[in-house]
Amino acid sequence: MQLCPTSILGFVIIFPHLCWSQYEALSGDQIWEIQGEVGLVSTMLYGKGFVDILDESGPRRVIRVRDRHSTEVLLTLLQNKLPYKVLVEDLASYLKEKEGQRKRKTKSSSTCSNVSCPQPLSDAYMTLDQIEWYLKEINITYSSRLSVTSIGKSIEGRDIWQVHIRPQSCSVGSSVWIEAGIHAREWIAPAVALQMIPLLLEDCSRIGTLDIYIVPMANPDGYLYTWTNDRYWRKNRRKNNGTCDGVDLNRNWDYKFGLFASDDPCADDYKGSAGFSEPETQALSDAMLAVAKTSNLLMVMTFHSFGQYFLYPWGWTAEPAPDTPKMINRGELWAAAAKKRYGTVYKVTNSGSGLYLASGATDDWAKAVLKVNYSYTVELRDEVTRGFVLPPDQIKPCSEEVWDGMEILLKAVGPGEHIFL
Ligand code: 0X9
Ligand code: ZN
Repeated sequence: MQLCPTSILGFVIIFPHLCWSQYEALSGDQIWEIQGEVGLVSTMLYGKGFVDILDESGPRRVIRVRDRHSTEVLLTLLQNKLPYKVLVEDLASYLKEKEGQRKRKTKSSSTCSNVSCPQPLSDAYMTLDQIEWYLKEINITYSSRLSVTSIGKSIEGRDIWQVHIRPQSCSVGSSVWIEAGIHAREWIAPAVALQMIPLLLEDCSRIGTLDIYIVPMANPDGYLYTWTNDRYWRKNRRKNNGTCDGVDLNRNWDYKFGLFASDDPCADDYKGSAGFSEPETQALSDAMLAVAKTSNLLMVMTFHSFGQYFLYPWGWTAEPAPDTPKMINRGELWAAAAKKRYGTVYKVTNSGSGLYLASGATDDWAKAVLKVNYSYTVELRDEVTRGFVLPPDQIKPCSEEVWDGMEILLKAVGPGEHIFL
């Protein structure tokens, strides 16, 4: 039974407190902590789709063990003499319990309906419908400053929307591209990208000379699926082989495609049948090429969660990409500004050596093919505790600190940038 956003006689009513269907797919899944020499074993289990790696920042691993694969995982750990501890017995009950506690404590003050959605919600995650209502509304209200256009359709036929915020003062012909939501379950990423839109519209500083392109929801089908069926869904909704669905869109970009990504359609990081096999990555890359053709594309940023990293390429190799000193310098500026308000620490590091090797991602393609000076992947809040299921009361502080970083960064990547070196 689907009790999330529902429509009765044309009136859309949201029952987020009854939205348990997104947790059903997690019934029986457990969270384990494994100690020891776990690197290769956890990567192997992840590549087969048996587990999901939730924390790999230190020597231990925190993994989500899928109910249907718990025996295989247990045997593998025993064979490799790796001790483990069960942290969460049943992920579905755990998340329902947390959600219930939160609902009893807080009442959302946000309003957004198909009649009016003038601001992006800052104390609740927006449904896909609400995001579309908001984008439609600003397209009318701010028609002189921005345009919202569809850059293509997802595999299930939904529009992928791009917001183009035009310069409000003298244009310098330079642009910035921001993508969010390519991984469905990372809800904080589109939420933060949406919060940026009104701030960019208001900004009267030099940022106002840039053309800013934002795709706040790059994977609409996957996002909807996380609301209705599986809160931990990561990929798009491609039907692969009958048993397992979805392609990891951040392994599907056609640069170093397939080097570090899974061949197994059941894995969360399944790369797809070929580079740009997916309509979502085709649409995104075509739109970015179009922007790069008509303007001086200075920077590409893609928002993800979680872990609090500010990553620069490469991700397909541990070697540094061109412009690495500049990317580090601007990254440090962003992270210092983002830390000021709430003390949140974002680690500025190279993807391949500081996080893990993974190929076919937005950032590497943008750096290699578009040759932008600055290409970043930002892993938003939190560090590890709530992970993908970040409570909505974190949308506001997370967006504020990100904006603090953006204000500095957007001024530091254009003409006059040398003053920071
Ligand atoms: O693995 C990813 O796609 C990103 N992390 S996430 O937890 N959000 O899935 C990191 C991508 C970093 N960039 C490259 N490896 N190129
Ligand atoms: Zn991600």
